[in-house]
Amino acid sequence: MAKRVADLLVDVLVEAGVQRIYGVSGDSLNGITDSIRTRRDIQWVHVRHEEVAAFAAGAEAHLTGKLAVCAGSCGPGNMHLINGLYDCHRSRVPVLAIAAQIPSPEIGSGYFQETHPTHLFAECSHYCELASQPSQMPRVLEIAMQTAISKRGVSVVAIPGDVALRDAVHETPRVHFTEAKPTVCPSEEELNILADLLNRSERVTILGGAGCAGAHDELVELAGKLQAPVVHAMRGKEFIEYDNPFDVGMTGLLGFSSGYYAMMNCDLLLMIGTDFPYQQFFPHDATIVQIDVRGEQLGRRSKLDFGFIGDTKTTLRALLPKLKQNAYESHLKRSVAHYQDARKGLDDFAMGGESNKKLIHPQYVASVLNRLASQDAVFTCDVGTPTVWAARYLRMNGKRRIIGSFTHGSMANALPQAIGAQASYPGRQVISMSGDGGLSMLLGDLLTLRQHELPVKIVVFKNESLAFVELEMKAAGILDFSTDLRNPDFTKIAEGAGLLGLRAETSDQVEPMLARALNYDGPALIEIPVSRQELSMPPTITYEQAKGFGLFMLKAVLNGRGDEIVDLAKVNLVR
Ligand SMILES: Cc1cc2nc3c(=O)[nH]c(=O)nc-3n(C[C@H](O)[C@H](O)[C@H](O)COP(=O)(O)OP(=O)(O)OC[C@H]3O[C@@H](n4cnc5c(N)ncnc54)[C@H](O)[C@@H]3O)c2cc1C
Ligand SMILES: Cc1ncc(C[n+]2csc(CCOP(=O)(O)OP(=O)(O)O)c2C)c(N)n1
Ligand SMILES: [Mg+2]
Repeated sequence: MAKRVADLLVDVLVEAGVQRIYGVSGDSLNGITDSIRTRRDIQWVHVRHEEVAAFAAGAEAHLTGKLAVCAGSCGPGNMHLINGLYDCHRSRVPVLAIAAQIPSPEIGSGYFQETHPTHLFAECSHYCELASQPSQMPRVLEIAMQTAISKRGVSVVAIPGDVALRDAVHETPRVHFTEAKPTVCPSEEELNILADLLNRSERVTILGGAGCAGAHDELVELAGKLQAPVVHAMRGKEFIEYDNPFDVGMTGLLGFSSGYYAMMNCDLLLMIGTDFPYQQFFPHDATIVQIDVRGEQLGRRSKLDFGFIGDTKTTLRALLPKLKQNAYESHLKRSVAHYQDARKGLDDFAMGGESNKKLIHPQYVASVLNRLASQDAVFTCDVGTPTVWAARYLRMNGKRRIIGSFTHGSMANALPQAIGAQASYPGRQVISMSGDGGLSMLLGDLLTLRQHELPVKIVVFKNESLAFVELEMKAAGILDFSTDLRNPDFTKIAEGAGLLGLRAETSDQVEPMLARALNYDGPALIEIPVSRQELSMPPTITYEQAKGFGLFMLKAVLNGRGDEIVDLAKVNLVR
């Protein structure tokens, strides 16, 4: 039988190392799914909602660093991909979406299910094209893949079902080369300027982010030479905080006060591979220097005095021999001591509490989970308070990974991302830290865990509310409204879906139940009723008193401590 366009499309994906496509089938995808049906070297991961397919592909790409693929049928099928694709695109993970299109002769007639993917996906992709005739395959697909890989982000190929079923014009893939991995380094002259700046500064603080991946040793060596505390942004957590004596925690609303202070009290802030978005947390008077592999990132988040284009590893390697040992230690010592203090403060919240079922602290759940999880576990965390608990209580070690919807900030990400993580690493422990709101938003894909025998462990932080939003309402001084959840018994739903369903009723059950869930040979859901207002305003501070401090108030609220607000207010007033 002659090769069809769909067969060629699948050939190209397989040749590039793609092992699976996440999606929901449909008439317009028939050519592609039929081609996959006959092959052993690529799998169709049949999810229940296309948004899940996109999130799952994003998680795979995040973990493997390689291109991952999702697909949706024409019209509504591929529209469902959009939110997940925004997440992938904004997290800069290489994902290809195949958006099937209505029959080509009907395009432009307002036909059944007609949409225009090239418009719809334009904003969440680097490349988005319609393959309207067989001769465009494989070139359009290869350009899409190459763009997703090299620019890191999403590419979309829209292809009408009838085009996919036609005979291929070309026989084989055109592009055969392994992924290019160039090194990028500032010029010698620029490195000298950078070295000179750093050699002249006593109080340097480093703010590192996800762009420090793969450069842990260089970063720690740099911090040692500069006697610089290292603050991290959320997406840098997995690459920076472990085996790092200079670590002073995260900054931002969910961060540690030590991260905030280390940034505010430096005379030079060195940003490396970070797009930390919150302007309010940057110092005003310090010199700010930024290194990023993407020139367009320089100066995006704060005023900038010096910007350098380079990848972290290459740049730091070239820079290190030019640096003198900083003899001034006090800034580092103070920052590290502050971190230990802040860490202890947060750990105090992670106590079991009384054996009263209303008093399970979510912090305790997260810290037990951290203790019991395997050394190479993959954690996913829902947007909402699970992100807070993950940021603060999960300890990374260089092997563990953490995935969230950190840039796009979409709810319901954790279960879909866990599906992608587990599908790509079947033998690894994958734990979804789910909110009760987040889990229910894409609840249908609980069924995927049995369908594909994915032994994901779901920990539901059941606070009967959209707690994070409730908190934001409180912090804004408005009465919380529309945040209640009348929840089902998730364990029964889990059991109905073929999962092990467990509940920890009291604090003392948390550890044994989590252990049971984690050791279970198959998918499991454990629901834990956790207290709802864990991060409430301290009673001694009124909204009126705190009003002038806006952001700082919110930080204090999130911190759950009354003393913090006073401290931060002082810092704010002194400036
Ligand atoms: C509810 C919620 C609350 C949040 N609160 C916080 C918070 O309090 N604190 C916080 O930090 N985050 C928080 N986040 C996450 C936040 O929105 C950002 O996603 C995060 O701070 C960005 O982390 P990053 O800078 O490490 O990663 P990215 O945003 O991914 O930035 C990475 C940067 O590194 C560059 N880069 C990539 N590779 C290289 C390389 N090889 N060499 C050099 N540069 C490279 C990229 O160009 C990019 O500029 C929150 C998210 C949610 C959902
Ligand atoms: C798709 C989407 N809808 C709404 C929001 C706004 N939002 C952010 S967090 C949150 C609450 C999440 O609730 P839940 O999953 O129960 O977590 P909790 O904060 O209660 O632990 C909401 C509604 C969002 N970020 N994404
Ligand atoms: Mg909730």
